[in-house]
Amino acid sequence: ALCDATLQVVVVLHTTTGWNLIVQNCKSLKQIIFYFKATCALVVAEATLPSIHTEKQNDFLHDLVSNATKHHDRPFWIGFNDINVEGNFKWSDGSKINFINWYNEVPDDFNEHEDCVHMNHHIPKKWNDLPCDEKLPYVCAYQNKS
Ligand SMILES: [Ca+2]
Ligand SMILES: [Ca+2]
Repeated sequence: ALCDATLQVVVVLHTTTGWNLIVQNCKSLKQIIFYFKATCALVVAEATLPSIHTEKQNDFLHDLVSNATKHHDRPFWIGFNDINVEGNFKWSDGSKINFINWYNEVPDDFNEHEDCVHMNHHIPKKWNDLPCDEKLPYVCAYQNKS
């Protein structure tokens, strides 16, 4: 099954005072689709996988998922991908690229089949490309407008 007890969806809320966290076990969601924008939209309509623009944000997400999953350095999806044009990575929320944190010698598009990016590849906080249909925890982020 796609959804198991160890898999969690972590929702990050950006508020005026900082980031708040809601953790949902995936069993609480009616449908689980891995990776694409629609996945996060199932959690919160306007949510996307997170973009990362500073080392501090990278550290924050790493620590957040470690705490939420109770599993240190488990790989999880971030919003970076080259789904549309091979080799041309973009953030799924459309924001500009001003920070990257690849592991050595990646992205490698292994078997010409890796278009989605996760954190915690061998070394904590380092990124790697993987097939988009891999089952990994992920983070959804959205702006809290209230
Ligand atoms: Ca690729
Ligand atoms: Ca790879």
